[in-house]
Amino acid sequence: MALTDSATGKVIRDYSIEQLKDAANMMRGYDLVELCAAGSGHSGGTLSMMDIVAALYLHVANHDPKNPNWPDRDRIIWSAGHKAPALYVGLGYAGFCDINDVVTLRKLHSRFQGHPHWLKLPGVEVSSGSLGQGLSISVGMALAARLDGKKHKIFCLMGDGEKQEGQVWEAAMEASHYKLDNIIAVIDVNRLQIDGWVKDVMEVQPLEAKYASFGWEVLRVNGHDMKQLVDAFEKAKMIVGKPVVILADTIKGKGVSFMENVAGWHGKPPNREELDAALKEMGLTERIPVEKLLDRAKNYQAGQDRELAAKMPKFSRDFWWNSGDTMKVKMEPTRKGFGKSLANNGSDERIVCLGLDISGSITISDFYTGKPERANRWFSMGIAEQSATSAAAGFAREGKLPVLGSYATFMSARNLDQIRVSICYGNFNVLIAGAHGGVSVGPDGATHQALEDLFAMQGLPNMSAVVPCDIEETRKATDYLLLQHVGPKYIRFAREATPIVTDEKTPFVFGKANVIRLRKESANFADAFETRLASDYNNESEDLSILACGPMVPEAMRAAFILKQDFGYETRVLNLHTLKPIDAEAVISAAADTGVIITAEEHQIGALAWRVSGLLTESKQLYGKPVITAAIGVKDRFGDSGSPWEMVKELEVSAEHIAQKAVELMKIKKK
Ligand SMILES: Cc1ncc(C[n+]2csc(CCOP(=O)(O)OP(=O)(O)O)c2C)c(N)n1
Repeated sequence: MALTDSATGKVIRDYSIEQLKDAANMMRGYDLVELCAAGSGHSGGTLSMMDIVAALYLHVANHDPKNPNWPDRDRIIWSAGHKAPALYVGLGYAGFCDINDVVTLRKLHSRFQGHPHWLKLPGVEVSSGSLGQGLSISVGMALAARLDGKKHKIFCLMGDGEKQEGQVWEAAMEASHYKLDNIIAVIDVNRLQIDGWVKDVMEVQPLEAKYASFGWEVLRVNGHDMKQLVDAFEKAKMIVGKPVVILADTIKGKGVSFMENVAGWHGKPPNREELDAALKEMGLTERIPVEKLLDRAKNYQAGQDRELAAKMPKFSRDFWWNSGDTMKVKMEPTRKGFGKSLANNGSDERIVCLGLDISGSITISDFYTGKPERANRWFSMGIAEQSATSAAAGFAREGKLPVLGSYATFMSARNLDQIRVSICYGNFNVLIAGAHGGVSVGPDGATHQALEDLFAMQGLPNMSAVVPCDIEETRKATDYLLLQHVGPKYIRFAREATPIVTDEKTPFVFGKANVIRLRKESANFADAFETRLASDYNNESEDLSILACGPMVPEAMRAAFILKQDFGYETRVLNLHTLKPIDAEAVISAAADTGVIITAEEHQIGALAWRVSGLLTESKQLYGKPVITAAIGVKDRFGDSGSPWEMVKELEVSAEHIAQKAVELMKIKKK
């Protein structure tokens, strides 16, 4: 079949093999333009997929762009959600949306989220981004189709690295068990993943034999030969009694010579020069209106900028980071503090590090980089968070000091049962790094923004949880957790550069809060504040307290500055870097001394706020004393694509939002 009018059953348009080849080439061009306009995103795997996408969306799948929810349509499930830009040009070319709109990719409120969201864009069947889930969704859809007597097919698109997720094989078993011949899986076998070649990261081959032994029909094609692809799809549709998988051999970065077979292009967009060179190589310079498209993206962004600015709380002047002549701050990503600590301490022979195919960007690779003598204590585990978590427990049982890390959401949610039973119940000494925490992955969107991880991590008996506020505190916290603290431990840090507000001399004591007080406006932001251990601090009867952790500590400090400048209020900022065990004494003293408590967390409200409110309600010291409270944090919603700082504003977790709330509470206090 092909693009069909669901009302009449007539074919709207069919493409010849030559036309499909040309469309795939054009789609590669649009793919690179949208990635360039976004300034982030996945080039390599979208280019390797594009012939498959053209064949499927323009020729093979039976669907109607004017009626995207047509009950009889074929379903296309993008298990590899990071290839969203290819999906979007597929939809654009098939007529589900305007191809010119895809350049709003990864921008705030765009329908073209960093990872696909079916509630935003018609034609997207399900939301994805956490690898390894699409085949299971396909099984559910295939069984539902059988129940309803429907004849449509479910195509499921996956990567070869993705095969490392155990869930894929659970689904493969189910599809075979139920003889789901309405499933046609396609694997983009480009042999690369983030950390390098699949065979080196964690071998998944021989896929042919594996799928065959699971009871699947296996077809193998050159994924860049349009005729072979189309024939394989047609053949797959005719197979009865078992699911079919098409193994498509491809080249990552296909079509752009400097991207082909280069692992570094996995999650990188082309800049303008690279875009021009790529389009020239593909013969598309004259065929794609690059300037117009990039302008469209810029205009969209300008509109978002205006709307966001209008929504921000207003003060006497702009207090945003580095907007004035004084109070200048340096920023660096907290993740680098984690890597530094691993590099410094890694010679301890007990330490073993487990890689989960995101090693460079979370800096766990600093453990072995330039230190070949440590190579035998580095274990690449592939994209397999669940198994690696239990493996870490095994290492710990044998007296090793295992460290593992990935995106905080995949490192705390996907493997939660393994953390709970394998690690926490056994009280094993494992350091779990929740990297890229909070909104710091920005344009990747909601699937990748960890905004719930601290609920689970704090809720587990035996687990300790630390959320350092800057690069220096992350280094100190890692030093401590790695070599001194024994037991299950979770450290959460960020991807984006955030303000540096501590130095070598700033105290860091596990389980003990710091009090931070604004003393005087200074050239450098950090110099304007004095920091002491809460236990060494004498009450100054401040007007209010802001209790914060992680990157919200600098925001709380900036809020203290705004409150002093515009309203004359004195603020006690409490840095609660250790969330569990929390420094109860410091929290209760702040409430008793100031009577106003605002919690600030870059997380769904509650990880910090509810712990604090639990302490306040149970404290005998506070019986009969009024304490006015409020919580700044994410208000029970998912994030969105957008730059990390845009998300800080959009989710209302900036210093301005804290200060606005403080002014509200101070009015109540004064009554
Ligand atoms: C559960 C989960 N863990 C980690 C990631 C981060 N991640 C995104 S893409 C990717 C590599 C995927 O490799 P592969 O399936 O081979 O795709 P391709 O190389 O074709 O892009 C990883 C680890 C993720 N999205 N989901």
